[in-house]
Amino acid sequence: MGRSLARQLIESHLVTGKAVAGEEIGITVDQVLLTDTNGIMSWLQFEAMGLTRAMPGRVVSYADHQVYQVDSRNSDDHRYMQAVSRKYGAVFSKPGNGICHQVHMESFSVPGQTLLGSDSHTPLCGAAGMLAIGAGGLDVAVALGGGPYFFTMPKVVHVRLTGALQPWVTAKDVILELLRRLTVNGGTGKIFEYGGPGLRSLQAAQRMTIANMGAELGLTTSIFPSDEITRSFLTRLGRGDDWRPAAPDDDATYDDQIELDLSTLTPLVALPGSPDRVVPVEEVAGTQVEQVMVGSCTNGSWYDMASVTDVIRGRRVHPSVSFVLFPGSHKILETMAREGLLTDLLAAGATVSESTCGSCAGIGHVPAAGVKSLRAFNRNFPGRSGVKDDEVYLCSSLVAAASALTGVITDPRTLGAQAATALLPRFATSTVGFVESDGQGEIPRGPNIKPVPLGEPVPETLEAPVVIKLGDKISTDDISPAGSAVLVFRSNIPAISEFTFKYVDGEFATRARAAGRSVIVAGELYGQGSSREAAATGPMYLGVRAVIVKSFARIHRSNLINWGIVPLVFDDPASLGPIERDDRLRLPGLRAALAAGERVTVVNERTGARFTASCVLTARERDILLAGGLLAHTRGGRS
Ligand code: MIC
Ligand code: SF4
Repeated sequence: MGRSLARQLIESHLVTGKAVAGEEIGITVDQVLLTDTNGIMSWLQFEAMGLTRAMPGRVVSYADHQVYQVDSRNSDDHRYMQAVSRKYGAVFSKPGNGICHQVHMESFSVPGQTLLGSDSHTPLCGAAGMLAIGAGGLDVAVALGGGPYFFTMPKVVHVRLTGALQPWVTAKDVILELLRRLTVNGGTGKIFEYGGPGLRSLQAAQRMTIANMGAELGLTTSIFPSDEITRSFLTRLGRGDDWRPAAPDDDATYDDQIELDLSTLTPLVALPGSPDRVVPVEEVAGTQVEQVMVGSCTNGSWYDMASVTDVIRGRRVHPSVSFVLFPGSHKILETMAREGLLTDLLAAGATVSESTCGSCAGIGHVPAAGVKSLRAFNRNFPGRSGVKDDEVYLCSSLVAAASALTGVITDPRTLGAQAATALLPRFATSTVGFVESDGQGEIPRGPNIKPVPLGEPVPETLEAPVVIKLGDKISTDDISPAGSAVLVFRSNIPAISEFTFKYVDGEFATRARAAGRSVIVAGELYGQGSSREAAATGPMYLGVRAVIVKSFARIHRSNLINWGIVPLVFDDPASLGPIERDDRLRLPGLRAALAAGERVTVVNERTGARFTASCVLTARERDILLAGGLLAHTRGGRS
């Protein structure tokens, strides 16, 4: 039976388990990427585990989120990350060198290899035929030490592309269409493998947009074959030698198939609140916007920057609009300067940022209260832009460019014929933003870098109040917000815990601390979005011992286990309804039930109601959870 590309890569890296959908597998990790948010904690955990050498063939630490260094604590984190990278064998990518995913694709992607990243958008490198997966900081720390990455074998879905995109329609519209059809839950437990005749019309940058934003579907990852288009991309970057073919077998079989005719797509926009609230651009055309942005790891490519310039050149950004571009990498920005794009953009009234995540994670360019913002980014969860009750619309670079000119959301097809955006024969090949490791040096720790606390072993019986009751689709942005005021504490768990649920319920931290031990209850897809470990460490530090929900997002569930918080799923989703905040729940024999793989009984002491919840764990997960998390488990000498 022919194998999909995803299956080939999983099987060639498999160290434990069987590659059967739904079973836990462990794979070897060829490459690791770390960021200056989650990744700082991974390095601290790496040290806390007593590890002294990064083992994978390629490890890169990126200072990419906090590049404005608005606070000396950001700079302290960067100094620490640069020093640990130097000492333990990782390349350091300096602030301004670009967003990890874009830079990694340009400089380090190797078709056929595996990549684990401390960031949920790591799948971008799937555009180059890599098996690229995002994970929480502790899982990444283990991989740094040479350990396998464990995850549930996903179903592999063939997304069969036919046709070609119409003028003014982009790869962003492809992924927005998939979000419209499938919602943010539609990719749970799946890998999307793209194929079909439509593939040959998609440049590497367009594949990057699609693979990257598959994270918003909840996919484990997305993958494209490595073909002549991949080869051309690497060759133009001076990396033709790293190219190798990677493709599914001719008779490959898949668990499922989705058909997508590219020629039927039109420009789309996601309404504020969630990336899956997708409508045709016509439905919102005319909506006034005061901010328009293009960038992030989804739309920061050369192709995005060049196609925006083609729209803006010789025209003028609307006087009431702030139009900001974030080139995804220093290489792109340098090439934009060489090729004259910067001049054209500046002359038209655009602002060009240094290469960073920036406003995508609420760092800078925070919209004024009540102002609508249109962004060619990937996420618009409430408050993520840095202000409560924000209204962020997501769109393609072309919708953004057209709207920047008019001050209202604009269908780019109204601009007439689209100029073809040319591919560059050659990119800047400079490597000035990278610092190689020489295994030397001292490691400075700024005053904000605090020791990593340990989780507590799971108690025999848990008796604790419900400290918060939440609905469906709670994102990690809700649990531990983005924004520079919070991100500055990523290496300081006691301090960042104070921000837990800050914009959802300002009293949460005080209440949880007062309660000692506590429980969270919520609906579907709890913890969707980022790989943010602070969304587990914050609650853990405040005493949350269990989270009972209708369903979990993949990375967040792993993060909870890794920090000793019991992730329980209601056996009957209706059990959530009658629970109220401050109800005391009793989970008698919790530890024994988890150890035996049995359902957990929950008694609501206010109402006397009883219900059951399940926590399906592999043997590995069970040992970690019972010990109080991965660090506690490792300290106990059992890993
Ligand atoms: C995000 O887009 O939310 C982030 C900031 O990149 C996060 C990582 C983090 O919170 O450290 C992600 O996507 O995983
Ligand atoms: Fe950075 Fe935004 Fe991409 Fe996260 S989603 S890595 S914040 S650009």
